[in-house]
Amino acid sequence: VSISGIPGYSCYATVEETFAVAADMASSKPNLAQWLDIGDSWEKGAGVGGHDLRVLKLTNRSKTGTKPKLFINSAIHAREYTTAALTLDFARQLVDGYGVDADATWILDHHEVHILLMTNPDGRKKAETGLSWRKNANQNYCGAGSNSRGADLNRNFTFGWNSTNGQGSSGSQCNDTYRGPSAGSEPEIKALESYVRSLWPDRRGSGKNDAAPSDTSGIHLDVHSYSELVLWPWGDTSQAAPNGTALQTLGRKFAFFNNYRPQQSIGLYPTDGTSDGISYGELGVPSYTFELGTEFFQSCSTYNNTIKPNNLPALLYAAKVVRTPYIT
Ligand code: ING
Ligand code: ZN
Repeated sequence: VSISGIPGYSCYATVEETFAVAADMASSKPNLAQWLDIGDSWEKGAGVGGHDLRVLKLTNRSKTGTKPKLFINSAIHAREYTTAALTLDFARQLVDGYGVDADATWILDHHEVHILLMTNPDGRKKAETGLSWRKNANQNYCGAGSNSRGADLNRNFTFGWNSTNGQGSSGSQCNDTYRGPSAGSEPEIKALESYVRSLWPDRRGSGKNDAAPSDTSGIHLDVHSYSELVLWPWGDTSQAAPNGTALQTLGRKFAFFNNYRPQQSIGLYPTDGTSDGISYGELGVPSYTFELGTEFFQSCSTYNNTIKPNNLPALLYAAKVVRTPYIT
């Protein structure tokens, strides 16, 4: 698979190139990689182009049984170019390292890594033209032809949707943090949430405050840019989460690897309806947001020399430790 990348940035594979790399992994190493279709983007559902939503599932399928699961999603915000490059590079490191590198081999033998590489492919295609696009491309909000249209997918999650009385998201359709008309209204969020629920089925309805379910392992990472941060819940209150100390301990370990600042999410700014709601809020799975780098249009030299070498070890650590961090 040859990669040209977005104009001027050869390190940032386009949506189509990213999908081609993942599809090639699954066809050349079917025992290690599956390229799953988990739903449709808004444009695809509306019949105006669009894309499938796809998860790259990595594990050695000849070793069966229940395995601890790491779920990672990237590029939920269209212009956050470094994020999908990092998660694709991480997938390559695991698959190419199988049978060669001890960490990659052990992780794929005993754990599962699920990567939603392009969480917002429609928005990403807008951003690939050079626009500073954040939201999805839903034509029902702010006018079908407007470059301010769409919903902020990271304000549209169901748990705690619109919980801060306007501090953490916007009710205005043209705003960059427009939360959508209702919790989970966007097809990208419906697909992501149902996929995450399917990963930890015995946790449904248990939630953050309840006794440990039988499957006590799992981590969710949502990769954003930028600000060089490792964030954990909550974003809608300055109170610590029920498992705040445990979340902080693990968050500091991630930050040890990527050399970012670890903090509770609200320390950045208030948010609601975010990705940690489905994993931590609803299911009690530890959830983190990484904020990569220092700008959206990050140079490829910075990506290759700093962001990638600092963050691949943090992701590798997450994939190794995913069995143990549980948090009741
Ligand atoms: N930052 C995230 C945002 O959605 C975030 C920060 C993520 C806060 C998840 C809380 C939970 O605003 C960027 N850069 O998008
Ligand atoms: Zn973001």
